[in-house]
Parts: sequence; C-alpha cells; structure tokens
Amino acid sequence: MADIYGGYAPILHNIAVELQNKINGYADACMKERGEKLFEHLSWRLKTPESMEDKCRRDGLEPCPRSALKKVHDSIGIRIVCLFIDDIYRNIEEIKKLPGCHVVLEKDFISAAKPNGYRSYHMILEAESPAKDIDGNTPGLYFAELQLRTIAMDTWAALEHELKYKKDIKHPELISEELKRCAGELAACDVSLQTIRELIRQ
Ligand code: 0O2
Repeated sequence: MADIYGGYAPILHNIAVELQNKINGYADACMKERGEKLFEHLSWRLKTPESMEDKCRRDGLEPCPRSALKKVHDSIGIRIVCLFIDDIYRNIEEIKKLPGCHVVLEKDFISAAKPNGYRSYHMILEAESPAKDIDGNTPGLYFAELQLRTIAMDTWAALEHELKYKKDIKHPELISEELKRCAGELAACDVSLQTIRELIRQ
C-alpha cells in the first residue's frame, strides 16, 4: 500500500538535495570570495510517513497525499546551524535570492522567542521541481521548512526535545522554568559571542 506521500517521496528527496546544493553553492561562493563561513553545518530530513500522518490528524486534516504535500509544509525540513546570530540573517538574505524557490512564510522566534524559550528562525519555501505536483502543475511546486539557528539555540532545542518525551517527570513546572532560564542564558551567550566577534573584527 502507498504511504501518505502517495509515491511523491522520491521527488521530495530530490528537492531536498537540490535545495541543499543551492544553499551550499552560495556558502561556498562566500567562502571563496570573502573567506567567510556562512554556517557551521546543514542537515535535512524527510518527515517519516508515520509522523506526517500524526501531524495531519493533529491538525484536523485528512491523512492523505494532498494534505501531506500541499497543506502541511514541513515534509522537507532543512536546518542550518550558524556560529553567530548575524550569520542567520546573512543566510536569510541569500535564501531569498535562491533561484526556483520563493519564501511564503517567515517566523522569527529569535526576536520573539516561544513562551518555553525556543529560539530559531523558520522559513517556508515553495520550491519548483521539473516533476509535476499533485495538482498537475509543471514545474511542480513543493514546500520545505527551513530552520536557521545558532549552535546554542540548536543545543537547547535538542535537549528540550529529548526531555519533552520523558513522560514520568517529577515537578514538570519547575523543569519548564529551568529550561526557559537555560534558553535565556544561552541567548545571552549568543549576544556576547556576537559582540566579541565584532570587537575582533574592528
Ligand atoms: P520535527 O521532528 O523537528 O520535524 P507544528 O509543526 O504543528 O508544531 P507549525 O506552526 O507548523 O507547528 O511549526 P512551527 O511552530 O514553526 O515549528 C515546527 C518545528 O519547529 C517543529 O517541528 C520543531 O522542529 C521546531 N520547534 C518548534 N517549537 C519547538 C519547541 O518548543 N522545541 C523544540 N525542540 N522544537 C521546536 P516538529 O514537526 O514538531 O518536529
């Protein structure tokens, strides 16, 4: 039986690789021209069919290929982890110039962190593919979610994600408060590191 991606998973895979190549392309050019590293690392994943089905149900959508491809926008997830906060904004500028894709939504959880302390910059891209999409468009239009963060933000998100799935936590409110405090401390470190970088550059 076909999964929730209805045979479109290989196309999603190709689009993710293509986006990764485009992003590496501008970063390599920047390294060559100015000797500057725009990000520390990039990773990507396709949401598993099971996780996509869960998400559709949670969002009140029919768990079918149309929902997975057109209504949910993070079947492709790309994460760019940067050394410094200002690198995030330099990457955002470059991403907005990428050929064959355009930004349809931006969420700045850096300027305004989520109430639990989560920080990251999210962009939803609509990427063109030579492969027809489920609506019959050529080029096909496919969504991808990009997350841009510093190493500190990424560390916090990974730890919080790990802890969230521990079911039998004692004192959950205290844990949430502590996590939020840690997020604030890491954010302060990011600002200090940015300042140190600027001092060194002067
Ligand atoms: P995974 O495994 O990373 O794909 P929703 O996706 O329904 O929760 P929305 O509005 O579609 O909400 O997306 P939003 O709020 O922009 O965030 C989506 C993704 O950001 C999540 O994807 C996480 O990767 C990350 N994220 C958002 N909030 C948090 C948070 O509080 N803690 C951590 N650790 N990550 C967060 P998925 O699908 O949940 O997970």
